[in-house]
Amino acid sequence: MSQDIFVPDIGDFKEVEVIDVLVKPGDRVEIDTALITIETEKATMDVPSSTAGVIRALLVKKGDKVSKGSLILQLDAVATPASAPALVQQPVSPVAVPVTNVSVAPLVAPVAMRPISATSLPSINEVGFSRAHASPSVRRFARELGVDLSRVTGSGVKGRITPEDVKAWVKQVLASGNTGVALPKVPEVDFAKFGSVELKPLGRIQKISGSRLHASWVNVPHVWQMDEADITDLEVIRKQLKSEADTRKVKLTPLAFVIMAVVKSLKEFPVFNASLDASGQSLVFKQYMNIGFAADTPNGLVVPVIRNADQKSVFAIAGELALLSEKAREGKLGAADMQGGCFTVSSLGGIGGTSFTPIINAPEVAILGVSKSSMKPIYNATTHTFDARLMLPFTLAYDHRVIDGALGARFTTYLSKQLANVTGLLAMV
Ligand code: CAO
Repeated sequence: MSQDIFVPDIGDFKEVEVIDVLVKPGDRVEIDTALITIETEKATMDVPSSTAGVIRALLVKKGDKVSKGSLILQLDAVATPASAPALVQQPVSPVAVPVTNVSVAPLVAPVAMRPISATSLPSINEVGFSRAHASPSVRRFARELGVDLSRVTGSGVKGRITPEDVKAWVKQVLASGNTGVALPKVPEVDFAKFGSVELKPLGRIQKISGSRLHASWVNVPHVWQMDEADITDLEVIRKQLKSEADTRKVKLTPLAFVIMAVVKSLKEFPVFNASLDASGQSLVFKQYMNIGFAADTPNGLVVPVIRNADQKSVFAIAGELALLSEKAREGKLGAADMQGGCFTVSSLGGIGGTSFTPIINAPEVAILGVSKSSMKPIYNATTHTFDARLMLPFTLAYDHRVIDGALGARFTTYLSKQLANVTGLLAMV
């Protein structure tokens, strides 16, 4: 017998977005099987089935807006002792009912092949767990595995944690071999005890970049090598090229030249354009040079990538810098715009500061942090005078598992020379 399954009473919420559809036509569902996940302003919740059966037609899709009474699907009911017809009519509280998610259940298999238990994973931080952006079925799944959701980065809509994210996190912990050793925790403080506070959840980009930066920080032994480059001549040429840049409708900032110099240095020192493979036993040398650059946006830090920068002129690089930064600020970067990077440049030169220590964008092996240039008295050994020169400070961070200190210093010295020789740079392409 065909049965209609509706959205039950979901309190005062109306026109709530469907953020996930967990079943498909032909699926067999039981009472309480999660059918869809909806998201209100306050929470995400799974809507469970009120009867058992085989799905005949699905009548909602991701992105639809639903309210109490909206038709979710039709199913051919299967008589089971638990599926008394009277239940079909009754509104089911999606949160109160224990949820068993059919889309989650199969995910347990690959994990269960390895002996894990809640005690072999870092313990659950209850406050963080309760604040994590995850549906009830994912929470339940995480509880079953002993996964602390506050440690998991969500890849779903608005950073929501999916069953796949939980599974990937467990795999990562198992692969790292650090299951028994949790990092020491920062003490939890009840700030409200000392004055009024306001809680603002981190944005999606902040959560993703935060987790990646943290992974790099704890996994990669960083060394920072500082140096500076004499860009007095570069600045003269940059100003001379201004009218050509205006004609081409690009803003020629020092960063485009820095990227050219990085490319030249990567050609000279290819190991800086490599990555450790997943086993950590071999190096993958890339035959392309895609340069990422950190861009500050209202939503947080993103790293768009300039592809094949070694084949591009300074104007082409400047054009891509402008285009990708604009896309970044408008939140319009696609995943492809941020993938495939080999080396990252993070420039705070337009803002200020004399130096900083950037974190490597792993699995890349190095990053260049560029600070603000300034006029400095530089000793001239030929004339025995101090000359006023425009100096650009920069810091190279590198992965010490791959690069030794001597090579790090050779790289920065070479880079500094390329920046001082602007004609050589422009002759590259
Ligand atoms: N020294 C002195 N002046 C510099 C400079 C430097 N190293 N780099 C840029 N400038 C100048 C530019 O010439 C420009 O001057 P005018 O406005 O007079 O022409 C001004 O500073 C602003 O430049 P910009 O920031 O618009 O352009 P950019 O190409 O230098 O940088 C971008 C583009 C996207 C990298 C930058 O806007 C940005 O987002 N920077 C922040 C990156 C970041 O957050 N890094 C930290 C990551 S770790 O948390």
